[in-house]
Amino acid sequence: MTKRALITGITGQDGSYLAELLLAKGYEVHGIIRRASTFNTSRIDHLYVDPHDPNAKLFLHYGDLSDGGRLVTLLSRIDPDEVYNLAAQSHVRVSFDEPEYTADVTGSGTIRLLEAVHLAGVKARFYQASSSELYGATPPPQSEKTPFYPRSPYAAAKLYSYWITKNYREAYDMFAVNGILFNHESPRRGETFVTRKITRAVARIKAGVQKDLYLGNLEAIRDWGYAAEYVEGMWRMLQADTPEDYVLATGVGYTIKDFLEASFGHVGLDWQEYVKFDERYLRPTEVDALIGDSSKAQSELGWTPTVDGVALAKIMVDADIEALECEGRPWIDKVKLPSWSTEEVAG
Ligand code: NAP
Ligand code: F7E
Repeated sequence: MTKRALITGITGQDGSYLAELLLAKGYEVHGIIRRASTFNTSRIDHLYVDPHDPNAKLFLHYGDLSDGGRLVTLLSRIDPDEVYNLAAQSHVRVSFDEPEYTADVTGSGTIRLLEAVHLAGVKARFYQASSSELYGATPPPQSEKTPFYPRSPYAAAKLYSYWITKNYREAYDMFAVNGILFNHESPRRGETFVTRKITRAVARIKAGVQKDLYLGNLEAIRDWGYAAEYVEGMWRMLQADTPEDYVLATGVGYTIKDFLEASFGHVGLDWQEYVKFDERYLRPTEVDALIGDSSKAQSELGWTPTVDGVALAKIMVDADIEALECEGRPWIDKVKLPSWSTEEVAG
């Protein structure tokens, strides 16, 4: 029997890797996307097959975590075996600027989706994208047993989602789990998160199209892993015999300065010559240090991370250099200019 999965946030970094993984495992994958005035599916375009094609396995549906009625309709129609709730306003700094919106999507959005599963009466297993941001001010190492101390509207909204997921598990006997994931990155990471901001800048500075890089706090410590490995962990959580919460982390922490050194150093540049300070990127309350203990996931799920922050820096710099080198060409193809004009512009 083909398994059916529903992914919210399929257009995001993790959603795109998870869709790839599930399609490779033979799932029929349904994704909820937001209506936008421009295309917002670039991370999953390579997976898309016209739904009229009998071999199509990926189906996209308009929807939004702020629209509970639509979620009930989609859950009833799709009747998935597994639901992955990855959608969120996921930027911590932005959550201080848009706290109410963040609470609505990143917090209340989760109960809308859980309630849609419940109301639709589907027997789906449910994955909630919880976050190491829940630990906030509690010092490392952080595991499933570490007390939470959120330090941003984003983290507080994720805390609500964490507890309501646990509550639906206990109240309705749902197979609902929290994956408490530490920072995970990739060449598909959003351009305003610090790792991608740095690796993209390295590529541009090396190519001579950018001069400086403005950043905020360089002292924070993060446990950066590779997103493609983390979505495998999400899937494993839903295949377990019992619904439990798990931390996914590498166990290795680096400062932003370490990441700068690895990224600029990879192309033979000294980061101190290019990085400038802008207080705009500071947070009113910072999370100083996150380093996870994922021994429970390693022993119970057989999940093992193999890429740490420094290795990631190199992977991401190489990918950004490659992306920069072919910039222009993919855009020209997308607007479907006649071939004479494509050649003229490219030349
Ligand atoms: P991301 O790249 O920012 O993707 C977020 C996704 O949510 C996008 O597909 C976005 O759609 C969608 N979305 C935003 N608001 C929505 C709404 N109102 N209704 C429906 N969809 C909406 O995030 P990510 O890095 O893949 O992370 C995936 C999840 O894990 C998020 O919940 C994040 O908070 C959480 N998390 C991430 C990390 C990490 O280090 N990456 C660590 C722990 C937890 P658009 O493409 O249209 O914007
Ligand atoms: O910041 C510092 C910043 O925005 C990391 C999200 O995926 O992971 C992510 O949240 C650190 C912070 O990620 C800049 O102050 C310095 O200490 O890349 P970030 P985050 O806040 O850790 C968690 C686990 C999630 O759940 C979230 O969804 O870097 N930093 N200068 C900067 N950060 C940014 N963005 N931009 C700067 O210029």
